[in-house]
Amino acid sequence: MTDDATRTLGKGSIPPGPVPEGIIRLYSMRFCPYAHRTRLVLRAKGIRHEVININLRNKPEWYFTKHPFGQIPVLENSKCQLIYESVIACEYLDDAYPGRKLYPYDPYERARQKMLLELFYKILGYQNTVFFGGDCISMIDYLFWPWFERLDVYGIADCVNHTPALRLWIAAMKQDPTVCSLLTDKNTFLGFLNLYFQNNPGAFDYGLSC
Ligand SMILES: N[C@@H](CCC(=O)N[C@@H](CS)C(=O)NCC(=O)O)C(=O)O
Repeated sequence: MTDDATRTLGKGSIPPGPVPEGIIRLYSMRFCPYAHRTRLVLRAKGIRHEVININLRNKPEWYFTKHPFGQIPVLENSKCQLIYESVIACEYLDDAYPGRKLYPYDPYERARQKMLLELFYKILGYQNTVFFGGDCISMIDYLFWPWFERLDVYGIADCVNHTPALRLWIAAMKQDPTVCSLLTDKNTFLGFLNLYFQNNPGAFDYGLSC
């Protein structure tokens, strides 16, 4: 597996070659919550992968052959197949790779996670277990997490003060090895946002030394 913290590629960059057999490639950006979902699933399932970070304010010309609007995340496999939209990409990884299944096998439970995800965009649903899918972490938790990791960065961490179940869930998520391996510290996020809102194309490489 490669380090997720590589410098972004921008306009004028050389397109990467074909994806080698046995690994999958993720086009990403270190601060994107949608790409974060995919990175969590890749790690949780232990899938060998490489990451290519894209400068979203200075997109490489070749990147539009990977996604029609040049968005991230996109997965590319060694058969040159491209998979985009973060929820679809995460489900693809869960289906295409062996090992621990993050979506439940039970069709109703799987449908329930997808219904919760729909609700997430409006209001969080009732939950009486530690994790959204039950007592173990599963796909729905990874799909929600990137936004909760950023609450403190956006200065709205207090919004969960009156929802004890959500506070417990956040604490449980922070114990998960996959979540821990991809945590970005608050100051790095703030440094990124500061440059991002100044339209500075260097924002996406914030915090990288070389
Ligand atoms: N619905 C998409 C949203 C992806 C998305 O909005 N990605 C942002 C970065 S966080 C992006 O690519 N922005 C660049 C652009 O839209 O040109 C998904 O779930 O993958």
